[in-house]
Amino acid sequence: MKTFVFFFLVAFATAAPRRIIAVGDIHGDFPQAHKVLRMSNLLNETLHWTGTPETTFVQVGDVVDRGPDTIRLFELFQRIYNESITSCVPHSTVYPLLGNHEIMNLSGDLRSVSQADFDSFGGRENREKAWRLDGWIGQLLTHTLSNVTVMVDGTVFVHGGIQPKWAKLGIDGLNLHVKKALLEQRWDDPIFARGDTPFWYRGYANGTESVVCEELNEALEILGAKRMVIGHTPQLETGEILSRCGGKAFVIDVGITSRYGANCAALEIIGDSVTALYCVDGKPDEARRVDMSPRSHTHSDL
Ligand SMILES: *[C@@H]1O[C@H](CO)[C@@H](O)[C@H](O)[C@H]1NC(C)=O
Ligand SMILES: *[C@@H]1O[C@H](CO)[C@@H](O)[C@H](O)[C@H]1NC(C)=O
Ligand SMILES: *[C@@H]1O[C@H](CO)[C@@H](O)[C@H](O)[C@H]1NC(C)=O
Ligand SMILES: *[C@@H]1O[C@H](CO)[C@@H](O)[C@H](O)[C@H]1NC(C)=O
Ligand SMILES: CC(=O)N[C@H]1CO[C@H](CO)[C@@H](O)[C@@H]1O
Repeated sequence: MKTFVFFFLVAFATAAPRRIIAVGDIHGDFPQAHKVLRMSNLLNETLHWTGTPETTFVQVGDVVDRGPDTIRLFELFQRIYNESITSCVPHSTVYPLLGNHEIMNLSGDLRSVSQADFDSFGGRENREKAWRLDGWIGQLLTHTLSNVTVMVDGTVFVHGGIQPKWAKLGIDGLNLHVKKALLEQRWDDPIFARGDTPFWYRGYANGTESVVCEELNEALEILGAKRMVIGHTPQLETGEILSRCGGKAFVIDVGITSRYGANCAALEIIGDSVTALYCVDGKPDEARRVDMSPRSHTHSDL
């Protein structure tokens, strides 16, 4: 009996912890997105979702623009999101977030759309139809891929970065604010402005740490979070995930699209352990792992 209870407790206590995989800006490159998701063990060779029930997948926006694969990428995200909410067995959780390029397109700013992308829709007019709020992409972006931020296990995910003034709205408040502005097509709403907004802010990625880390700490405190994971500012020179402010921020836009260097990386978070995953040549289902957990001081303090 004792042994039984012991095993029962151990089994309970060691239930697999949540594995969060976060992926940065994709910019219209389906093959590269497939490569990253395969390396992270979320998709297999034939595009079937292989995430376990312990998996949470977050994509921090900018699925569209620059490359030609808008349709295939949005179909993929809609499919894996549908599977995650309709499956009756415990399933992965999927959070595709909005980036500034989704907003740009919704608002009719098409300066980064490639000719090949227009062609893939069968021309400009068809693309416009799909992107209208009643079109299939408009519907997707107001129902599924409709949030600007999410917090999972104390980590906040957002495209650009949340400054204290926006953090005051809270996670749900930010999402509601964006959704309302989207549905009312108020593109001049301050939340969409280029600059210090969750879609556009770059300070946490490339501002001077002595200035921005204080701001980041304040925002994290307001949100009740321990770290922020952001995209938007591509790390083209290194092609690697960047840790900022002592591991309080991670920049995961590594330039995944082949228009930007075809770099291949994702961030894995399990509890307090943060690991950068990188593709390995010739081994598409494997990852090179680099520990990025904030360094524990217990040893260095000795
Ligand atoms: C991918 O996963 C699906 C569903 O589990 C499976 O049927 C298929 O055989 C897998 N493909 C490969 C190449 O492993
Ligand atoms: C996902 O679900 C929505 C709403 O139920 C449905 O309209 C859509 O066709 C589904 N899409 C895919 C790709 O499964
Ligand atoms: C979007 O965010 C709201 C509030 O934060 C949440 O209730 C909703 O489930 C989220 N939607 C998706 C598709 O994740
Ligand atoms: C951050 O990046 C943006 C875009 O590349 C650039 O315009 C800005 O000057 C950079 N800021 C700093 C402090 O380097
Ligand atoms: C939903 C939405 O507003 N989509 C827009 C995307 O961009 C095209 C081109 O400017 C507009 O026509 C669509 O209305």
